[in-house]
Amino acid sequence: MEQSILHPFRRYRRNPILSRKDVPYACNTVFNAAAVRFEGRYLLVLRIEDLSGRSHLTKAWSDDGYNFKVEEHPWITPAEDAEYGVYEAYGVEDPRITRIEDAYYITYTAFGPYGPRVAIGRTCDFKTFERLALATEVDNKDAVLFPEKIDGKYMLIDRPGGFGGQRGDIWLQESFDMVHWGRARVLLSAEPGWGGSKLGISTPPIRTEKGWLAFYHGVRRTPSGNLYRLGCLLLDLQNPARVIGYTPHFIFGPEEIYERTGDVPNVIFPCGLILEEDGMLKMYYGAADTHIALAEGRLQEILALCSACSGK
Ligand code: BMA
Repeated sequence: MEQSILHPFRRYRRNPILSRKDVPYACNTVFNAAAVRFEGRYLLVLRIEDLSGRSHLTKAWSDDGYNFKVEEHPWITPAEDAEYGVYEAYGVEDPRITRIEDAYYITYTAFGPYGPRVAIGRTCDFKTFERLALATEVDNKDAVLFPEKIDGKYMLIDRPGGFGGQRGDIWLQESFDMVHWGRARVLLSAEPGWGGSKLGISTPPIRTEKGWLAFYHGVRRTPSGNLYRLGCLLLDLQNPARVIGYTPHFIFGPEEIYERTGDVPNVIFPCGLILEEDGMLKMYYGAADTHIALAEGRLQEILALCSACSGK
């Protein structure tokens, strides 16, 4: 197969779209942003690492999906209350947004002295933010919610493990109330190769005629550090525990200088995905834990790649 078919995303020519010079207050880096369309505009919820090395979340708005203006002040900062405070003491990281009915749910990594765990909060207006749950114990991150209930239950994909060189696989859990999660099952496991060290889901699933489409990252440990690349996964619409397709090869990876160099080199880390009416996907990704970049690809081409490898 030709390279262009195997690698369906095209980088935006003015990448990176956001760097720390675009943030109106002092910080170290801006990366790993959730994306959503809200009231006719594009919204990114950015992970910003401050000068102490801890992260918070700040909004950035755009009319065209390419040129973003970052707000003057942080939006979601680590909680200080009795329930969440200790678990967010080292920062809030890597948000993903899923709209379910009229509310927008944000899954993020709560990072504290015991390790990372998955937290879920909700907003309807992108002004107020209500924390709903610390959905998992440590060590867990890379969580996304499905945009609708399936069989009467909310569905969450997460990634337990994967720390200190341990293997990390992609799992599915379900809940009746968004607070208590269980019935955990493995969806996709790390196998020797480009994602041999660990996997994690990258973007919230979107409903397509072929199944739920979600992108995932695969990590390969190399003598010069971790290498983060991207694959995609197709899940059965009625039974999302059933993998009906995935790309056994990676479809996007670090190549450009802003992906190859930075605080953590050789990382592309998408958290945001927007499907346009003409079938183009806009994928917003962190580059080298230092910038935010954008790449675009056709939904139909990506679905065809996913279907090329069926079953687990
Ligand atoms: C992961 C997460 C991401 C980060 C990536 C590369 O474990 O912490 O936020 O982009 O590592 O450093």
